[in-house]
Formats: sequence, C-alpha cells, structure tokens
Amino acid sequence: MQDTLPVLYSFRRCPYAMRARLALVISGQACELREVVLKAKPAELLNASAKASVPVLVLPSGKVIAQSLDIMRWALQRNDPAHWLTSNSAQAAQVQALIDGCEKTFKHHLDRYKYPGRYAGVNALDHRAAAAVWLMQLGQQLTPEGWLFGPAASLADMAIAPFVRQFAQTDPLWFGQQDWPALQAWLSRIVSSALFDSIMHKYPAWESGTIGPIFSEFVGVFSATTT
Ligand SMILES: N[C@@H](CCC(=O)N[C@@H](CS)C(=O)NCC(=O)O)C(=O)O
Repeated sequence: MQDTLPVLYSFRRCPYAMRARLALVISGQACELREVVLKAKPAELLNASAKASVPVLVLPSGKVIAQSLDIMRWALQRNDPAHWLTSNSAQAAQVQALIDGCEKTFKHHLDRYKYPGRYAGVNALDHRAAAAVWLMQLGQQLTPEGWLFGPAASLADMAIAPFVRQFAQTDPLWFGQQDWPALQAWLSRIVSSALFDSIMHKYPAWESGTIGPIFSEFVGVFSATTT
C-alpha cells in the first residue's frame, strides 16, 4: 500500500514545508515522508527536482510538485474539508497577493533579521522594523473572527503563519511586547492547534533506499473556535 502513496521530501523547520504539511494533513492525504538534511540532500530528491528545495511532492504517477503552494493547492483541490480554498475569484486574487507579499517583502526582511550574518552590511533591527510594518498591515487585515479572510482559517492563514512564527521565535520576548493583540492571538491560535502539532513531529533523517514513515494522521477540521 505504501508504495502507492505520494512521497514528500520535507524539512521539519522549513516554513514552506510546514505549510505543505498543513494542507496535506487537513486534506487527509497520507504521504511517505522523507525528512531531508538540507546540507546532504539525497540523490532521489535531486533527481526529482533539480531545484532541490523542500518541500517536494512526488506523486505515484511520477509527477513532481516542487512548490509548497502548489502542494497545498493540489491537496486541497482533492479534499478541502475545512474550506481553505475560496471559489470567489476576486478573493483568490487577494489571497495570492497577500501570500506574494509574505514571500517577497516579509521573507526578505525576516531572513535579514533572523540571519544578519548571512548578508553583507545588514542591520538586523532595521529589517525587524521593516518586517514589522508588513506584519502590522497583516494584523489589520484580520477579520473580527480573527482570520485573514472571513470567519475561519483559510489558505492564506496557513501559508503565511509559518513565516510569522519564525519571526516571532527570533525574539519571542520582543514579539510578545508589541501591541499587536489580534496578530499575536492569530499566531498563537494556529501554532497551538492540534493541527499544527501534528505537522511538527520529529522524524529521523531519511536514508536513501529506505521507506520513510507515513505522514500523517488526520486531526479533524480546524475551526475558528479551536484554541
Ligand atoms: N519556493 C519554494 C521555496 C522552498 C525553499 O526555499 N525551501 C528551503 C528550506 S526552508 C530550501 O529547501 N532551501 C534550499 C537549501 O537550503 O538548500 C517553495 O515554496 O517550496
């Protein structure tokens, strides 16, 4: 049975891989999980995707999905019990624009705030301030129910939250001191959920030629009332 499952190359702490795993779990799509060590990528991953970033999903047909958002959409188009996708095309465009902003603007500053030593002439706090501007706009986008679009969690929340988590974890004390109650509550609601917990299990690094563990248990619909 296991060789009929898609294979997911993943890395536990990668926010792109996290969002792919969130969508796979909520959609009830089991996979064979191959936990990758980024400094020693297995040949199978390199063969599947020359880009060699994680996540990569290899379908039983041999089709390779090498972008995290595409993996999310693939899973949700097959089964979307929590209604993370919208059928409203105007809203879908807004969702995409917000996710693009996260990947381009926010991620740019997040990387330089979190890893200033990797970039020449970078002041981490300047980038924290620039990232905070984007975050405050994100906070303003939250609905009265506490989600980015409408009354419940959606693709946008799940595609963006892993990056905000990374930002918050860079200096949790400072993050907690900001006057961003709605944003802090949103992040905490997501990362303390059973769903998020289910994607953060630790797996040993996959060894080439072996069969990885099955990922993952379906934890049920993630609703606005989940705390
Ligand atoms: N656009 C890709 C980005 C994925 C990505 O950059 N993943 C990082 C890990 S968080 C990676 O694999 N980097 C390659 C490396 O570190 O060698 C996606 O959405 O899947």
